[in-house]
Amino acid sequence: MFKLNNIISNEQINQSKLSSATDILKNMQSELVSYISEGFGPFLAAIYDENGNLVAKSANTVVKDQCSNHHAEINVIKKAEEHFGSYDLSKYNLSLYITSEPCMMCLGAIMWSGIRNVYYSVPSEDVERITGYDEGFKQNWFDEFAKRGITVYGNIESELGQKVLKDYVLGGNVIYRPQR
Ligand code: AZG
Ligand code: ZN
Repeated sequence: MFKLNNIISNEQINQSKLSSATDILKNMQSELVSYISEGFGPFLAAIYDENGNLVAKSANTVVKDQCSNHHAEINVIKKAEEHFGSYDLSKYNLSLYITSEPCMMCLGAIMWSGIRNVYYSVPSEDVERITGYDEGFKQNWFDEFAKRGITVYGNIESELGQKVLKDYVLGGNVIYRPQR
């Protein structure tokens, strides 16, 4: 595990990767505000190719679609695989950007998609504290991804992302979860 200021990573921190991810995630946080106003859930994911071209983007549609697995990451991976006509994205050297840390379900989806790099803003513990969502249990996932050749950078522009989540809650929006 590598740390630089607030950023955590499973590889030696590469400043140029970090600064382009910072720009992308900052823009995504403001875009997310518009998605929320249209009834999407408070998470946005985007996939870019190695030349910085956008391949796919999707917000969370759990409530819109009444489907518990329609997280932003699942939706965007599905779009990218449809775009390339392939279940294996590894040959395209793609990067996934997410406004919050992936949940337990999405870690699996990312791992099996062949995505090579992951960048996210808000860590799960902050998502859970602010919203009450349950992000699942995820042991050593930075190390497990490193073993599989997937780089991860987290806690990028987290303050901005936390503000969007706080406003989502204050707006009285749905925090979906199964009844227990
Ligand atoms: C979620 N976390 C992320 N990262 N993305 C989603 O779509 C989610 N839904 N619930 N927790
Ligand atoms: Zn998820």
